[in-house]
Amino acid sequence: MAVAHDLEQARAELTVINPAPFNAEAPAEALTGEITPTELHYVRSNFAVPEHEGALEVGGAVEHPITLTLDDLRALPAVERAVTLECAGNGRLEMRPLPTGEPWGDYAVSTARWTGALLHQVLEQAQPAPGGVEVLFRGADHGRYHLQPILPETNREDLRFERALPLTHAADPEAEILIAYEMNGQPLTADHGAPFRMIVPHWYAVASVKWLQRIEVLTEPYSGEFQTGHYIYQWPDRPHEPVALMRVRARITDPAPGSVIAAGTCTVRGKAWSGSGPVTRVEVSLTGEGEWHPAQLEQPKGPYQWQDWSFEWDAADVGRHTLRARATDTAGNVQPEISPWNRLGYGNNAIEVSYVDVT
Ligand SMILES: Nc1nc2c(c(=O)[nH]1)N[C@H]1C(S)=C(S)[C@@H](COP(=O)(O)O)O[C@H]1N2
Ligand SMILES: [Mo]
Repeated sequence: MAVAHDLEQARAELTVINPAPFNAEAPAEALTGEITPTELHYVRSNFAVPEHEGALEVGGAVEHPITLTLDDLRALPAVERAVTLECAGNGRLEMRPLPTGEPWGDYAVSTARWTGALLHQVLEQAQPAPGGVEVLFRGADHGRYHLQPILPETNREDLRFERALPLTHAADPEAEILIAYEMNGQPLTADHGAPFRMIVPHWYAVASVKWLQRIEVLTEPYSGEFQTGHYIYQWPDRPHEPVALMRVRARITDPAPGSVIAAGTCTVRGKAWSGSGPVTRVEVSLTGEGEWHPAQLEQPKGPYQWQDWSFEWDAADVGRHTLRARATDTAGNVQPEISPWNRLGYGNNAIEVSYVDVT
């Protein structure tokens, strides 16, 4: 009972997309700050919150299989990073025709401060064998899958959440992949993966396996529902591709969508992020068409978190205005007017439109 009550309280301020398994967006106001408070951070889970025994096994193709506890992880050097997590399905609701899957609006994105041990140090303890190619991460969650499986061999009645990364990426110290046990300075909550979870910076958050139970080095590439079934861009006109890095995106946070403001100067503010390195340019359009004006873009406060931008708008004309913001990242990726449609509705980074009334 106590657990149910705690969960209910932890979830009270979110916008529910699906009550069971619990999936919910952040409220729009939560995105104005640098860090999203834990109780406002979006939640995406494919199964109910599981029991976790508190042990993390590291095995498979390794020289020294090990089992770690929370204390063992805490004994390793702790690294704290602010990381923007975005669900690959964020913005699905805007896609036409509407793809199947959770009907996410635009707020399945948040930024928290995560603290944990570095994955590459844990892998070094276990010593991957020479034949290792991928690393599989298994969550403790499993059960009946609420979506229609894509792979014919998937057992829908008892499926487990598992995802793999290339060993080269998992073992790369510069990737700074965390096995996190704290979120915003507190132990992880049940919805966010207690007692520990992966945090994979720059990747769509599906890679950040919650309730981490086992790490397994594989000598063959992994195939599974959450890797080669779902979380694949099924393009109508070109080969399928796995979902990996977050696509470049800007968001207007102020004035809030649908605001009524007095005529005069108005500071338009927002966030911008990309999994392909820092955002290098944000432009604002006030006509619903082209005519892009450069916004003031802040330097990143850290390597994996969204950036702030602002724009002084001379809001002199009374009436309804369309505000749009468009981001470009250091790799030269620019947000499209319409994001290319794919059957499962991932990676929608189309330029968002916000309407504001000037009186
Ligand atoms: N074990 C497990 N890990 C998981 C998932 C899951 O269903 N089970 N969902 C993934 C997806 S799709 C997302 S978007 C993020 C969401 O993390 P959050 O709930 O902390 O925001 O967790 C990822 N890790
Ligand atoms: Mo996701």
